[in-house]
Amino acid sequence: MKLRGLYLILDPAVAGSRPLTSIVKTALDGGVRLFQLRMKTSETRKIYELAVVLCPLVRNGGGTFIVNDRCDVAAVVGADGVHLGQEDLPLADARAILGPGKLIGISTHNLAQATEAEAGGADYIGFGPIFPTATKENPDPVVGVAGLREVRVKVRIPIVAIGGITAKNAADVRAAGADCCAVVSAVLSAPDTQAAIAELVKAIG
Ligand code: TZP
Ligand code: MG
Repeated sequence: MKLRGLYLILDPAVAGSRPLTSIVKTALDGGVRLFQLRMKTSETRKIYELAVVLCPLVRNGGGTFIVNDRCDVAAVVGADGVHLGQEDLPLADARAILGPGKLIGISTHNLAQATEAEAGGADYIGFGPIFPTATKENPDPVVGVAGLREVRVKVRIPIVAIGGITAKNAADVRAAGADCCAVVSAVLSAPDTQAAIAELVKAIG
């Protein structure tokens, strides 16, 4: 499994009435192979109920399924890994829970956090917000493509850029050294999911 291309974050609060199952099917058909389930305000059972459906859907389609925040949900549904922020479980404890074979991604917002995550054994870092975003509540300061370039020089593990990425700016983000571009609203709020995915996949290259 390679960490490259479009990394689609599945957030039902952004998708609204669009079922995540059909978004996943469209995305798999469009070549997307990296998915993360992100449910910031839901009860555990609701997260579980969606994860237990989406995980096999993604994996049977040849994709990688990662759960945001929740090592427990990731473990019980057999996800490929977990994505943790700076306020979540420490990386070493998450690794102890999930074992060495699972992916652990760490959200980082500056060079110090990025190098710390790499030294601690993260499989990849999220880095951002690259651009302003309305999707995340209380986002960290925008790092820009210049911030991404700076981190690229110091970090060898894959970098998943995030925050305000669209088909229009994705090529600049890749050129600054991101392996993957993670998006929420550019796909989940798009009027035409299939077209939005196709444009992003093309732009990311
Ligand atoms: N972390 C940093 S920015 C962000 C997260 C989860 C939200 C990205 O959403 P969008 O809609 O792709 O800007
Ligand atoms: Mg988190």
